[in-house]
Amino acid sequence: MKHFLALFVFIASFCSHSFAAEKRPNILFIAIDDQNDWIGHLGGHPMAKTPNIDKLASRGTTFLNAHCNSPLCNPSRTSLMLSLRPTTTGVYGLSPWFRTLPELKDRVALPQHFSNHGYRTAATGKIYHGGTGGASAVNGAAKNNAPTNTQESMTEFQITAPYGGVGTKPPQKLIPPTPMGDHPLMDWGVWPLDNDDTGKGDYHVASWTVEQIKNAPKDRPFFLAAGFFLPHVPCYATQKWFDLYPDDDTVLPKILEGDRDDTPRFSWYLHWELPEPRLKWVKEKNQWRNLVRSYLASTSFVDAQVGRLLTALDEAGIADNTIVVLWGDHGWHLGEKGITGKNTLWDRGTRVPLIFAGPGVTPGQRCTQPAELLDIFPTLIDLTGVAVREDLEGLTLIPQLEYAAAKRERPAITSHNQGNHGVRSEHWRYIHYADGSEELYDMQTDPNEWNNLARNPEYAAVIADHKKWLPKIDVSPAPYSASRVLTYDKNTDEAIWEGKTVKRSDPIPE
Ligand SMILES: [Ca+2]
Ligand SMILES: [Ca+2]
Repeated sequence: MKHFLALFVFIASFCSHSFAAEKRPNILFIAIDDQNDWIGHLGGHPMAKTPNIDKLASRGTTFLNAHCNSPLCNPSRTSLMLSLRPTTTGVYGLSPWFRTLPELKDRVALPQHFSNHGYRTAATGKIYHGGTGGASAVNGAAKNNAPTNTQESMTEFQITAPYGGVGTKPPQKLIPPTPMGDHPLMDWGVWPLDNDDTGKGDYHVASWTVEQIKNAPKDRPFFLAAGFFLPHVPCYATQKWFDLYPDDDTVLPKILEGDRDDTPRFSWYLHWELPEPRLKWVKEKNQWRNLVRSYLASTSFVDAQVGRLLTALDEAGIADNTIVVLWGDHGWHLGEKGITGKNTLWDRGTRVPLIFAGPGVTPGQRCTQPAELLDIFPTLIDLTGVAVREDLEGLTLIPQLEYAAAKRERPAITSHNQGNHGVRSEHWRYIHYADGSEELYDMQTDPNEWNNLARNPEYAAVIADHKKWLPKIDVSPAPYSASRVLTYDKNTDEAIWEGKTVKRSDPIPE
């Protein structure tokens, strides 16, 4: 009898499992590169126009306090796709591609997990730092002498298309030569001049994804990933997107003169020598407004491409059975704290859009609980009912997707190289640098993070409360780490930025 019952349970569970697999919802996975919180409903910039993303947010649950796990493409995306912190993998820089590391070579990443559970996986554009992953990312690693003959056992997606990136480029840069070597990516402005968006990489990403939606096989669910490149530099957009924003200084973000007077010197080490120009340069060259408008225009253009995907879902009649998740890989400064670019542990560098919509998600919710990009993996598992994984470091966001006020005990933690961490709770931002220096901001009264409270003894308990969340595992950079890698030697109190020692007396690069 016992054996019969066991057999019955086995058959029943097998049947229910295969039934569930057919009914599982699709996943449309939308990535936007270098997209900070200048999104209409996030309020990071009062003029940002993103009607399609805002509509998606109102259809689902949007996280108003979502943060990347690393403020840089490769480590952020590696962390998201593996649901492992950069402090666990040691992937902090633009290299290595994680498949070159023996311990991650065969690790089942997000799309593979869905592929293993009956999903058709397809991708285009920038999903991993090296596009859709695989050979192109490995070739990228070759520049840093990382092994290339890894004989990858893993295919990142079943189907990929080589679209994305900048698309049509002007014959020469539109802006004056930029400091730190006039990097070719440091450019922005109106392009192309004929108002034709169809030459843009992101336009092709959307077109290919629309075709995938239209022609999706009905016999199995899809995991479809579209990775938009803009508003990453060079942020070129056609004139019509610029026309959404005034051509005057009302478009500039609020900044405080001398804002860095109370931030530790170590905060500069996180973005010590970079091609992204400082505020001083964009002001002197009369490029600040142009950069801000180019970024906003690019975001609005990408928003329109997101709109094309959502329309395609509606037209295919599968919106009700498709989970849409939209995320940005990290933020971007446009003058705040005296810099442009990424590689900071403040909200402008870590806060990103994160929206879930579709079956299992309560519509119309705005969640202020902290969330992290590495939560996406376990959340998609729970929303679809595929096999749960015990080896992920993210937390499921299901409680918040059901009821936005559901308390989450853990703050969001962003790490930029070993020893530097930002801890963001609902109320506070705490930053701890490798040399022990600290910042604390009251995000409710000081959302621009202008007034560092860390030295005020009144806040010792708040600091202690946040400090306990600093990662317990905090490994040194993985082999072949390069590009924006910072290390610190406690014994000599010396920092090493991209292989070069930074002396305490060195002037801050401009
Ligand atoms: Ca990025
Ligand atoms: Ca300040």
